[in-house]
Amino acid sequence: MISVSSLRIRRGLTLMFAVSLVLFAFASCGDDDTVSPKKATNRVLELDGDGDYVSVPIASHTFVTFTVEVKVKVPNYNSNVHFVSLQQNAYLVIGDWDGGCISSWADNLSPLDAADAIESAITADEWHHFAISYDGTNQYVLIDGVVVAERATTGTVTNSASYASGLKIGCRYSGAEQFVTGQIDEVRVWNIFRTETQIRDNMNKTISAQTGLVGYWNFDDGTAADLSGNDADGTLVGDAAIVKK
Ligand SMILES: [Ca+2]
Ligand SMILES: [Ca+2]
Repeated sequence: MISVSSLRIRRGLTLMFAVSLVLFAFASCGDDDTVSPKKATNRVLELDGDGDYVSVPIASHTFVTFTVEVKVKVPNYNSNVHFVSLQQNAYLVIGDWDGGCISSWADNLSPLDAADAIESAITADEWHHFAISYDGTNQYVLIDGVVVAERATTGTVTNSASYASGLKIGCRYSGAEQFVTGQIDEVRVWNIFRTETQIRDNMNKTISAQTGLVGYWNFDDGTAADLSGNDADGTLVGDAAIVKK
């Protein structure tokens, strides 16, 4: 026999459960931004190809080893532009040269780049990750976390503070040419060699300040702030804008 009082308790519990469901449903209907904790919004740098870039007064570095990473989405991957360009005494560049080749240029290294030409199937208007790295013995070019070029190399990318013009995101180090049309994200400069596995494992996530990371810009807070802890905050030039991805 079920007593009247236990039936009431059961009804009461059922009602509470139903009310909870309705409240949960209402809460879930809201905009994502109202959900707590608030999700970080992925924002990216947008450039129109005419005078736009981010200027970064990065400190001078001597790179005995290095890794430079960038994510890019452009309508044309055969456009002779610089994605990331660091000018000190020597300069260090990752770009997209005429002829459909993603490549590097690192003054003071011999040879200067990892390959003269890299023909690869890169899809226009889609995000791709590009990296150049140097372990003191070999330099590499990686596309989407896979080494596509490798060359035995010697040398050190030296610095000269008096000759530094800093780092440019989206054009040649001079700030005057080879402008990117499209979007850029997750720019990372390291003074250490990052392995192919390390690069691939971290290319689709944000990262934290850590040893070896000398500059990091992901634009997610709506600015070109340096998130590496080294205070190399960037300034937007021209029509450069930060937009939701
Ligand atoms: Ca412009
Ligand atoms: Ca971002």
